[in-house]
Amino acid sequence: MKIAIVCYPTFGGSGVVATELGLELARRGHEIHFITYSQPVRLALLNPNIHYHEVHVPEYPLFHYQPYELALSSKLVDMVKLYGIELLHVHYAIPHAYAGYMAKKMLKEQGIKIPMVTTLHGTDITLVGNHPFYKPAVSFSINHSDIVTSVSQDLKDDTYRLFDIKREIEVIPNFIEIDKNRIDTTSECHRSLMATETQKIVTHISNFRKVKRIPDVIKIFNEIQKKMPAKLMMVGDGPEKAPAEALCEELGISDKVIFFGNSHEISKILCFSDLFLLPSETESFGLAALEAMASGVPVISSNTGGLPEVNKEGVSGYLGNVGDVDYMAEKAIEILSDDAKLFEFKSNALKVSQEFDVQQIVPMYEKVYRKALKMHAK
Ligand code: GMT
Repeated sequence: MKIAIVCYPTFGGSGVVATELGLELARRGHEIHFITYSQPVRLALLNPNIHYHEVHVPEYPLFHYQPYELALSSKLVDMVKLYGIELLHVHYAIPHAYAGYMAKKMLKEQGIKIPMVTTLHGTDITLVGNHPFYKPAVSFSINHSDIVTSVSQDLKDDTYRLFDIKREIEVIPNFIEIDKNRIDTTSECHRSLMATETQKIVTHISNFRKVKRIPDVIKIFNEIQKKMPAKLMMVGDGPEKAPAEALCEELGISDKVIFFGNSHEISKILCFSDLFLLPSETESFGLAALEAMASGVPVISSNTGGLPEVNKEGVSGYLGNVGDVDYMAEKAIEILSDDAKLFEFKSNALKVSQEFDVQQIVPMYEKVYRKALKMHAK
Protein backbone atom coordinates (compact mmCIF):
# COMPACT_ATOMS: atom_id res chain seq x y z
CA MET A 1 0.00 0.00 0.00
CA LYS A 2 1.06 3.60 -0.53
CA ILE A 3 0.34 5.44 2.71
CA ALA A 4 0.76 9.09 3.74
CA ILE A 5 1.49 9.57 7.45
CA VAL A 6 0.80 12.98 8.94
CA CYS A 7 2.14 13.63 12.44
CA TYR A 8 3.93 16.06 14.73
CA PRO A 9 7.65 15.58 14.14
CA THR A 10 8.79 16.58 17.64
CA PHE A 11 9.74 14.60 20.77
CA GLY A 12 6.05 13.99 21.73
CA GLY A 13 4.68 10.46 21.99
CA SER A 14 2.29 10.75 19.05
CA GLY A 15 5.12 11.65 16.68
CA VAL A 16 7.24 8.79 17.98
CA VAL A 17 4.40 6.28 17.48
CA ALA A 18 3.64 7.59 13.98
CA THR A 19 7.32 7.45 13.00
CA GLU A 20 7.91 3.95 14.38
CA LEU A 21 4.70 2.79 12.67
CA GLY A 22 5.85 4.19 9.32
CA LEU A 23 9.27 2.57 9.69
CA GLU A 24 7.77 -0.83 10.47
CA LEU A 25 5.24 -0.54 7.62
CA ALA A 26 8.14 0.28 5.26
CA ARG A 27 9.97 -2.84 6.48
CA ARG A 28 6.81 -4.77 5.65
CA GLY A 29 6.99 -3.53 2.06
CA HIS A 30 4.57 -0.59 2.14
CA GLU A 31 5.52 2.73 0.56
CA ILE A 32 5.38 5.37 3.29
CA HIS A 33 5.22 9.12 2.78
CA PHE A 34 5.74 11.25 5.91
CA ILE A 35 4.16 14.65 5.43
CA THR A 36 4.97 17.18 8.14
CA TYR A 37 6.70 20.51 8.80
CA SER A 38 10.10 19.09 9.71
CA GLN A 39 11.78 15.70 9.69
CA PRO A 40 10.44 13.53 12.55
CA VAL A 41 13.11 13.10 15.23
CA ARG A 42 13.21 9.31 15.03
CA LEU A 43 12.95 9.08 11.24
CA ALA A 44 15.78 7.20 9.55
CA LEU A 45 15.49 7.90 5.84
CA LEU A 46 17.77 5.15 4.56
CA ASN A 47 15.01 2.92 3.25
CA PRO A 48 13.75 3.01 -0.34
CA ASN A 49 10.18 2.73 0.98
CA ILE A 50 10.43 5.87 3.11
CA HIS A 51 9.75 9.31 1.69
CA TYR A 52 9.60 12.59 3.53
CA HIS A 53 7.79 15.66 2.20
CA GLU A 54 8.15 18.90 4.12
CA VAL A 55 5.24 21.29 4.45
CA HIS A 56 6.33 24.91 3.99
CA VAL A 57 4.19 27.77 5.20
CA PRO A 58 5.24 30.99 3.44
CA GLU A 59 5.40 33.96 5.81
CA TYR A 60 3.16 36.87 4.96
CA PRO A 61 2.97 39.97 7.18
CA LEU A 62 -0.82 40.18 6.90
CA PHE A 63 -1.19 36.81 8.61
CA HIS A 64 -1.08 37.03 12.38
CA TYR A 65 -1.15 33.19 12.37
CA GLN A 66 0.41 31.38 9.43
CA PRO A 67 -2.18 28.99 7.87
CA TYR A 68 -0.47 25.60 8.40
CA GLU A 69 -3.66 23.55 7.79
CA LEU A 70 -4.02 25.11 4.35
CA ALA A 71 -0.43 24.37 3.41
CA LEU A 72 -0.75 20.82 4.79
CA SER A 73 -3.96 20.00 2.92
CA SER A 74 -2.51 21.42 -0.31
CA LYS A 75 0.66 19.36 0.17
CA LEU A 76 -1.46 16.24 0.78
CA VAL A 77 -3.38 16.85 -2.45
CA ASP A 78 -0.15 17.33 -4.45
CA MET A 79 1.63 14.29 -2.97
CA VAL A 80 -1.40 11.99 -3.41
CA LYS A 81 -1.51 12.94 -7.09
CA LEU A 82 2.25 12.78 -7.64
CA TYR A 83 2.91 9.46 -5.90
CA GLY A 84 -0.46 7.72 -6.29
CA ILE A 85 -0.87 7.56 -2.49
CA GLU A 86 -3.86 5.33 -1.62
CA LEU A 87 -4.55 6.18 2.01
CA LEU A 88 -4.05 9.00 4.54
CA HIS A 89 -3.21 8.11 8.13
CA VAL A 90 -3.32 11.21 10.30
CA HIS A 91 -2.06 11.17 13.88
CA TYR A 92 -3.57 13.72 16.25
CA ALA A 93 -6.97 15.22 15.51
CA ILE A 94 -5.80 18.85 15.63
CA PRO A 95 -5.29 20.04 12.93
CA HIS A 96 -4.31 16.91 11.01
CA ALA A 97 -7.72 15.24 10.74
CA TYR A 98 -9.22 18.57 9.76
CA ALA A 99 -6.56 19.19 7.06
CA GLY A 100 -6.87 15.57 5.89
CA TYR A 101 -10.62 15.98 5.49
CA MET A 102 -10.09 19.10 3.34
CA ALA A 103 -7.55 17.25 1.20
CA LYS A 104 -10.02 14.38 0.70
CA LYS A 105 -12.70 16.82 -0.44
CA MET A 106 -10.36 18.60 -2.88
CA LEU A 107 -9.20 15.28 -4.29
CA LYS A 108 -12.77 14.05 -4.67
CA GLU A 109 -13.54 17.06 -6.86
CA GLN A 110 -10.69 15.93 -9.08
CA GLY A 111 -12.06 12.40 -9.30
CA ILE A 112 -9.69 10.83 -6.70
CA LYS A 113 -11.26 8.98 -3.77
CA ILE A 114 -8.94 8.38 -0.83
CA PRO A 115 -9.76 7.04 2.64
CA MET A 116 -8.52 8.68 5.85
CA VAL A 117 -7.67 6.87 9.08
CA THR A 118 -7.39 9.11 12.16
CA THR A 119 -5.50 8.02 15.27
CA LEU A 120 -6.31 9.83 18.51
CA HIS A 121 -3.40 10.13 20.93
CA GLY A 122 -4.73 11.85 24.00
CA THR A 123 -3.71 15.46 24.31
CA ASP A 124 -5.69 16.16 21.12
CA ILE A 125 -8.78 14.93 23.00
CA THR A 126 -8.35 15.42 26.73
CA LEU A 127 -6.21 18.56 26.95
CA VAL A 128 -6.46 20.68 23.80
CA GLY A 129 -9.24 19.30 21.64
CA ASN A 130 -11.74 19.54 24.43
CA HIS A 131 -11.39 23.35 24.54
CA PRO A 132 -14.64 24.99 23.34
CA PHE A 133 -12.69 26.86 20.65
CA TYR A 134 -11.70 23.57 18.98
CA LYS A 135 -14.47 21.18 19.97
CA PRO A 136 -16.82 21.51 16.96
CA ALA A 137 -13.92 21.10 14.49
CA VAL A 138 -12.54 18.09 16.40
CA SER A 139 -15.97 16.37 16.56
CA PHE A 140 -16.47 17.06 12.86
CA SER A 141 -13.07 15.64 11.84
CA ILE A 142 -13.57 12.52 13.94
CA ASN A 143 -17.07 11.93 12.59
CA HIS A 144 -15.86 12.41 9.01
CA SER A 145 -12.79 10.16 9.14
CA ASP A 146 -13.28 6.79 7.45
CA ILE A 147 -11.83 4.91 10.43
CA VAL A 148 -10.85 6.26 13.84
CA THR A 149 -8.49 4.50 16.23
CA SER A 150 -7.49 5.42 19.77
CA VAL A 151 -4.39 4.29 21.64
CA SER A 152 -6.28 2.99 24.70
CA GLN A 153 -9.74 1.99 25.85
CA ASP A 154 -9.66 4.86 28.33
CA LEU A 155 -9.06 7.40 25.55
CA LYS A 156 -11.90 5.85 23.53
CA ASP A 157 -14.23 6.26 26.54
CA ASP A 158 -13.06 9.86 27.04
CA THR A 159 -13.68 10.67 23.38
CA TYR A 160 -17.29 9.46 23.61
CA ARG A 161 -17.73 11.29 26.91
CA LEU A 162 -16.29 14.63 25.76
CA PHE A 163 -17.42 14.88 22.13
CA ASP A 164 -20.54 14.28 20.12
CA ILE A 165 -19.29 11.18 18.32
CA LYS A 166 -21.62 9.10 16.20
CA ARG A 167 -19.27 6.44 14.99
CA GLU A 168 -17.19 3.44 16.01
CA ILE A 169 -13.68 3.96 17.45
CA GLU A 170 -11.24 1.02 17.37
CA VAL A 171 -8.61 0.62 20.08
CA ILE A 172 -5.10 -0.10 18.79
CA PRO A 173 -2.60 0.23 21.63
CA ASN A 174 0.83 1.75 21.16
CA PHE A 175 3.66 -0.66 20.55
CA ILE A 176 7.37 -1.17 21.04
CA GLU A 177 10.13 -2.90 19.14
CA ILE A 178 11.43 -4.97 22.02
CA ASP A 179 14.69 -6.16 20.44
CA LYS A 180 15.66 -2.68 19.28
CA ASN A 181 14.89 -1.23 22.68
CA ARG A 182 17.09 -3.61 24.63
CA ILE A 183 20.75 -2.94 24.15
CA ASP A 184 23.67 -5.21 24.87
CA THR A 185 23.92 -4.75 28.62
CA THR A 186 27.44 -6.14 28.85
CA SER A 187 29.14 -3.84 26.33
CA GLU A 188 26.90 -0.78 26.00
CA CYS A 189 25.38 -0.22 29.42
CA HIS A 190 27.66 2.30 31.08
CA ARG A 191 26.11 2.29 34.54
CA SER A 192 29.35 3.13 36.28
CA LEU A 193 29.47 6.50 34.47
CA MET A 194 26.31 7.59 36.25
CA ALA A 195 26.29 6.00 39.69
CA THR A 196 28.29 3.94 42.14
CA GLU A 197 27.69 0.20 42.67
CA THR A 198 25.47 0.83 45.67
CA GLN A 199 23.34 3.66 44.23
CA LYS A 200 19.93 2.85 42.78
CA ILE A 201 19.11 4.67 39.54
CA VAL A 202 15.66 6.21 39.15
CA THR A 203 14.63 7.72 35.78
CA HIS A 204 11.97 10.02 34.38
CA ILE A 205 11.53 10.84 30.68
CA SER A 206 9.05 13.35 29.31
CA ASN A 207 8.57 16.69 27.60
CA PHE A 208 8.44 18.43 31.00
CA ARG A 209 4.97 19.87 30.61
CA LYS A 210 2.68 20.58 33.58
CA VAL A 211 0.66 17.42 32.84
CA LYS A 212 3.72 15.29 33.76
CA ARG A 213 3.71 16.59 37.38
CA ILE A 214 7.49 17.03 37.45
CA PRO A 215 7.52 18.30 41.09
CA ASP A 216 5.98 14.93 42.09
CA VAL A 217 8.87 13.14 40.37
CA ILE A 218 11.37 15.16 42.41
CA LYS A 219 9.43 14.72 45.66
CA ILE A 220 9.16 10.94 45.19
CA PHE A 221 12.88 10.77 44.51
CA ASN A 222 13.60 12.95 47.55
CA GLU A 223 11.89 10.33 49.75
CA ILE A 224 13.77 7.48 48.06
CA GLN A 225 17.19 9.09 48.54
CA LYS A 226 16.47 9.53 52.27
CA LYS A 227 16.28 5.71 52.58
CA MET A 228 19.07 4.55 50.25
CA PRO A 229 21.90 5.83 48.06
CA ALA A 230 20.23 6.85 44.79
CA LYS A 231 20.53 8.97 41.66
CA LEU A 232 17.77 10.52 39.52
CA MET A 233 18.04 10.79 35.74
CA MET A 234 15.76 13.49 34.32
CA VAL A 235 15.53 13.16 30.55
CA GLY A 236 13.76 15.65 28.27
CA ASP A 237 13.07 19.34 28.08
CA GLY A 238 10.13 21.67 28.46
CA PRO A 239 8.64 24.47 30.55
CA GLU A 240 8.88 22.56 33.85
CA LYS A 241 12.62 21.88 33.61
CA ALA A 242 13.89 25.13 35.15
CA PRO A 243 11.43 24.99 38.12
CA ALA A 244 12.48 21.34 38.63
CA GLU A 245 16.15 22.32 38.80
CA ALA A 246 15.21 25.02 41.34
CA LEU A 247 13.24 22.49 43.43
CA CYS A 248 16.23 20.11 43.54
CA GLU A 249 18.38 23.01 44.70
CA GLU A 250 15.84 23.91 47.39
CA LEU A 251 15.69 20.29 48.64
CA GLY A 252 19.48 20.06 48.63
CA ILE A 253 19.57 17.09 46.24
CA SER A 254 21.03 18.73 43.10
CA ASP A 255 24.18 16.60 43.31
CA LYS A 256 22.01 13.45 43.04
CA VAL A 257 20.00 14.57 40.01
CA ILE A 258 21.20 14.67 36.39
CA PHE A 259 19.22 16.75 33.88
CA PHE A 260 20.06 15.41 30.42
CA GLY A 261 17.75 17.59 28.27
CA ASN A 262 16.43 15.95 25.11
CA SER A 263 18.36 12.80 24.34
CA HIS A 264 18.65 10.36 21.45
CA GLU A 265 20.15 7.78 23.82
CA ILE A 266 17.01 6.69 25.63
CA SER A 267 17.85 2.94 25.42
CA LYS A 268 21.30 3.58 26.89
CA ILE A 269 19.80 5.51 29.81
CA LEU A 270 17.07 2.95 30.41
CA CYS A 271 19.53 0.05 30.39
CA PHE A 272 21.09 1.20 33.67
CA SER A 273 17.83 2.38 35.26
CA ASP A 274 16.32 0.49 38.20
CA LEU A 275 12.97 2.26 38.34
CA PHE A 276 10.92 4.60 36.14
CA LEU A 277 8.62 7.33 37.52
CA LEU A 278 5.55 8.64 35.63
CA PRO A 279 3.18 10.36 38.09
CA SER A 280 1.27 12.27 35.35
CA GLU A 281 -1.97 14.17 35.81
CA THR A 282 -3.34 12.33 32.78
CA GLU A 283 -1.84 9.99 30.22
CA SER A 284 -3.86 8.42 27.41
CA PHE A 285 -1.35 5.57 27.18
CA GLY A 286 2.08 6.36 28.61
CA LEU A 287 4.48 5.35 25.86
CA ALA A 288 7.44 6.37 28.02
CA ALA A 289 6.37 3.80 30.63
CA LEU A 290 6.14 1.09 27.96
CA GLU A 291 9.61 2.00 26.65
CA ALA A 292 10.97 1.66 30.18
CA MET A 293 9.26 -1.69 30.70
CA ALA A 294 10.64 -2.97 27.39
CA SER A 295 14.10 -2.24 28.81
CA GLY A 296 13.22 -4.27 31.91
CA VAL A 297 12.58 -1.24 34.13
CA PRO A 298 9.60 -1.38 36.54
CA VAL A 299 7.31 1.63 36.68
CA ILE A 300 5.78 3.66 39.49
CA SER A 301 3.02 5.70 37.89
CA SER A 302 -0.25 7.38 38.62
CA ASN A 303 -3.38 5.33 37.93
CA THR A 304 -4.83 7.87 35.53
CA GLY A 305 -6.08 7.49 31.92
CA GLY A 306 -4.70 4.54 30.00
CA LEU A 307 -1.78 3.89 32.39
CA PRO A 308 -3.48 0.89 34.10
CA GLU A 309 -3.76 -0.71 30.63
CA VAL A 310 0.06 -0.60 30.36
CA ASN A 311 1.54 -0.72 33.87
CA LYS A 312 0.14 -3.72 35.76
CA GLU A 313 -0.34 -3.16 39.50
CA GLY A 314 1.96 -5.34 41.61
CA VAL A 315 3.45 -6.96 38.49
CA SER A 316 5.36 -4.44 36.35
CA GLY A 317 5.23 -1.78 39.08
CA TYR A 318 2.68 0.12 41.14
CA LEU A 319 0.07 2.80 40.46
CA GLY A 320 -1.06 5.51 42.87
CA ASN A 321 -3.68 8.23 42.80
CA VAL A 322 -2.60 11.43 41.03
CA GLY A 323 -0.61 13.52 43.52
CA ASP A 324 -0.24 10.73 46.10
CA VAL A 325 3.51 11.21 46.40
CA ASP A 326 3.70 9.34 49.72
CA TYR A 327 2.18 6.14 48.31
CA MET A 328 4.31 6.25 45.17
CA ALA A 329 7.46 6.87 47.23
CA GLU A 330 6.55 4.02 49.62
CA LYS A 331 6.12 1.58 46.71
CA ALA A 332 9.31 2.79 45.04
CA ILE A 333 11.27 2.21 48.25
CA GLU A 334 9.63 -1.22 48.67
CA ILE A 335 10.79 -2.35 45.22
CA LEU A 336 14.24 -0.76 45.37
CA SER A 337 15.21 -1.93 48.84
CA ASP A 338 14.83 -5.65 48.14
CA ASP A 339 17.15 -6.95 45.41
CA ALA A 340 15.16 -10.15 44.84
CA LYS A 341 11.93 -8.18 44.51
CA LEU A 342 13.60 -5.66 42.18
CA PHE A 343 14.83 -8.50 39.97
CA GLU A 344 11.33 -10.00 39.85
CA PHE A 345 9.71 -6.66 38.95
CA LYS A 346 12.33 -6.06 36.26
CA SER A 347 11.63 -9.35 34.52
CA ASN A 348 7.85 -8.87 34.92
CA ALA A 349 8.09 -5.42 33.34
CA LEU A 350 9.81 -6.90 30.31
CA LYS A 351 7.24 -9.71 30.11
CA VAL A 352 4.26 -7.31 30.24
CA SER A 353 5.84 -5.09 27.56
CA GLN A 354 5.93 -8.08 25.20
CA GLU A 355 2.12 -7.86 24.92
CA PHE A 356 2.74 -4.59 23.05
CA ASP A 357 5.35 -5.94 20.67
CA VAL A 358 5.41 -4.21 17.28
CA GLN A 359 4.82 -7.53 15.50
CA GLN A 360 1.49 -7.97 17.28
CA ILE A 361 0.21 -4.41 16.95
CA VAL A 362 1.25 -3.18 13.48
CA PRO A 363 -0.83 -5.91 11.73
CA MET A 364 -3.87 -4.34 13.44
CA TYR A 365 -3.16 -1.12 11.53
CA GLU A 366 -2.68 -3.05 8.29
CA LYS A 367 -6.09 -4.63 8.86
CA VAL A 368 -7.64 -1.21 9.43
CA TYR A 369 -6.05 0.10 6.20
CA ARG A 370 -7.43 -2.84 4.20
CA LYS A 371 -10.86 -2.19 5.70
CA ALA A 372 -10.68 1.53 4.85
CA LEU A 373 -9.65 0.81 1.26
CA LYS A 374 -12.45 -1.74 0.91
CA MET A 375 -15.01 0.75 2.27
CA HIS A 376 -13.86 3.26 -0.32
CA ALA A 377 -13.82 0.79 -3.19
CA LYS A 378 -17.59 0.32 -2.83
O1 GMT B 1 2.29 13.71 26.58
C1 GMT B 1 3.20 13.53 25.76
O2 GMT B 1 4.30 13.10 26.05
C2 GMT B 1 2.99 13.92 24.33
C3 GMT B 1 1.68 13.44 23.83
C4 GMT B 1 1.51 13.72 22.37
O3 GMT B 1 0.48 14.28 22.09
O4 GMT B 1 2.33 13.36 21.53
O5 GMT B 1 1.53 12.06 24.13
C5 GMT B 1 0.24 11.49 24.02
O6 GMT B 1 0.34 10.47 23.04
C6 GMT B 1 1.25 9.40 23.37
C7 GMT B 1 1.31 8.44 22.21
O7 GMT B 1 0.08 7.88 21.90
C8 GMT B 1 0.76 8.72 24.67
O8 GMT B 1 1.64 7.67 25.02
C9 GMT B 1 0.72 9.77 25.80
O9 GMT B 1 0.18 9.15 26.94
C10 GMT B 1 -0.16 10.93 25.40
N1 GMT B 1 -0.06 11.99 26.41
C11 GMT B 1 -1.09 12.34 27.18
O10 GMT B 1 -2.20 11.80 27.13
C12 GMT B 1 -0.82 13.41 28.17
